[in-house]
Amino acid sequence: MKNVRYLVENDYMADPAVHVFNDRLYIYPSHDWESGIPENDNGDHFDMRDYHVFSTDDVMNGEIKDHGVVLKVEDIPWAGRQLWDCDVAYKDGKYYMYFPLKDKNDVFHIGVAVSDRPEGPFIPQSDPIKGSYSIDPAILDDGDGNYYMYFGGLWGGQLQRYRDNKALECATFPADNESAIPSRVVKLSKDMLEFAEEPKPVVILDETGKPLTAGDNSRRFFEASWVHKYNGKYYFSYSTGDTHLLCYAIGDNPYGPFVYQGVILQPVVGWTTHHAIAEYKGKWYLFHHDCVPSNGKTWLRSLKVCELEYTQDGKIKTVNE
Ligand code: FUB
Repeated sequence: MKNVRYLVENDYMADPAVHVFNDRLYIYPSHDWESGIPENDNGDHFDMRDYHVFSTDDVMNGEIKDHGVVLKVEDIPWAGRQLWDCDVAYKDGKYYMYFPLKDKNDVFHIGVAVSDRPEGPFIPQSDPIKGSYSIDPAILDDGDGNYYMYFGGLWGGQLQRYRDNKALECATFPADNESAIPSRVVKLSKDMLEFAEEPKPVVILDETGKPLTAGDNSRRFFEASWVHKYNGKYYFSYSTGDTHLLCYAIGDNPYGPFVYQGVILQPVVGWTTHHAIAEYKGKWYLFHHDCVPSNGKTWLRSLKVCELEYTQDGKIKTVNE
């Protein structure tokens, strides 16, 4: 039995989103490739052009089936460049893929593509979701007919360009002692194609009940939102970006606030860290990526999985790979 597994050995895949549909586990990653674009803080070197879907019925030891290309930049009417982290949700016989992409003005928005099957192919809508911005959509199916999207990412993800869901004249970062720029949460419309409301901030509180500050670099949100439920609580997990940690916070409802709990994963090889947490056949798993197989090329990432454990009181045990 292996404890850690690289999932796709013959290609570079990153930013996993993971769900169980029809008793099978599906993985929706970004598809890295060698574009030759130099590395910079804007993330231009992440110039991804399509998505594959993978599935399995045995996470640690079984075949990881590649369902091939399911959506590509050329098929998206509003496309400029850069297909980053996506996610997929199921409702009423249809599968909805949510993806961030820069438009022709180099501004990130979030689009939707639809399929009858979890493995795609996915057909994109003609325009991005109205009012959407930034990157890294992650969908929570709350099990009561409501679906929530968490989204946002700093620096190349452009979240610093927005306040109160309006674009700023000039991107700004708060001072170190001010509240950190938060991820956003928004309920989806009944047809899954629009926002049902204005996005709201995902506030993460420290142990004294105060929002984490912008200068709290090893705990505050940067990108890669993910939410899962465990024992009736909502676990919001995320990357701290330039401090390269995966952390989590716990709340009582999809909107939060969430109280900071700790580190899930220490820095990996490569600049980015990004993950998904899912239960399958009675076990919990952390899906993520690193750049070991590409010898540290931060734009060529490889998908990994390991088991995730909780303490008796519902804390996530820090993963030691
Ligand atoms: O893959 C491009 C970006 O890198 C993702 O959107 C971020 O979360 C980071 O992993």
